[in-house]
Amino acid sequence: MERILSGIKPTGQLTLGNYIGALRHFKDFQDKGEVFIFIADLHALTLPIDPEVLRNNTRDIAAFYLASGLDPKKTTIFLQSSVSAHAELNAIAQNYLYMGELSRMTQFKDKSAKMNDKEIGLGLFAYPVLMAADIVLYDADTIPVGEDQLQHIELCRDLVHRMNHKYGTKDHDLLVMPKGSVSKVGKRIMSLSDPTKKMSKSDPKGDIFLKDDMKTIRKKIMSAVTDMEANVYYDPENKPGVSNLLTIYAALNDISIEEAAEHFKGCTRYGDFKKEVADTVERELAPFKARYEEIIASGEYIEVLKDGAKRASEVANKTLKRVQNAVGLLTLE
Ligand code: ATP
Ligand code: LTN
Repeated sequence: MERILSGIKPTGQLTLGNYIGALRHFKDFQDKGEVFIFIADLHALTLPIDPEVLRNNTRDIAAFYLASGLDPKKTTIFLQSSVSAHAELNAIAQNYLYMGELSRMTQFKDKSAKMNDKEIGLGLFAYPVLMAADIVLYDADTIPVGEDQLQHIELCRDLVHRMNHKYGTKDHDLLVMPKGSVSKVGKRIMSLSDPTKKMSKSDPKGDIFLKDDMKTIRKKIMSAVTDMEANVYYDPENKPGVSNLLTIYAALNDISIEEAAEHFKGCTRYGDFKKEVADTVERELAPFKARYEEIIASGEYIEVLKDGAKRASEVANKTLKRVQNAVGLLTLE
């Protein structure tokens, strides 16, 4: 049976980009295979973060997972930090990925460029090692993510290739080779205030947060940066703002960009166009946000995470043992 795994790190408030690029798709895999969805809280420590903010973000993501339609009976939902095998496999995996390749990671280059050399932690540099450990621990085949994470998955594939080559046998690979899965529409939602940049939760300039109230969300859409042409069509290079809004519209209506562009063909008033995009966003997010509020109030996510940790640990510990054994660590049972 196909294994699907993904995670989101609780570094900040989730954005519409996280929702469209990742979160919204997780539930679609529930009937296709065995799904593991976790909160990458250890990854959130790779940039400075206040402990209370981290705890709150973590609770929020747990509630958003449930609100998005993930069913804890079908999907194992858990915290990365509550399954110690992640950190243990990380300690092994770090010896099979190299400094040169880690320093070429776009995410590392982007994030470290904004920091003082003295503040750049080793964890930020080694981020993809832990991410690779997250993936291989569950023998995961398919990793649904936004486009920006594909480079990390490629590195994970290099790790799998290397370890299988060194420790696999003719009949048995040590690790399962994963592949990234990006949605056709909305794999990279851009910032509404600067549509040449990715909408990102740790760079929150005027972007749509899932926790914003509907009025604020509508206001942000109505004031999204567009252009002077007053004509709606898809051209990400010359019309990044309009193209981004078209993408949001298409993704949330489950139609292609071409269909969305066709729908707005001849529309020369950006106000009307934006209003329709805002209606679409509201239709999708209003019930989702209401479910989120209920889940936070009931605290039901706590039991879900506890149960998830048990289920995830069982699977992860088996892989960890297999790897420990393969690399030559003496097991005493
Ligand atoms: P940060 O700003 O802290 O790096 P982020 O907003 O990029 O965070 P992540 O936690 O790195 O979010 O990503 C969670 C998931 O959401 C990943 O699968 C990522 O690819 C996806 N994602 C993030 N931003 C976008 C976006 N703008 N468009 C589409 N998918 C996105
Ligand atoms: N790096 C991812 C979060 C993440 C992840 C993973 C995603 C950590 N480990 C394993 C898929 C599989 C991100 O959201 N930026």
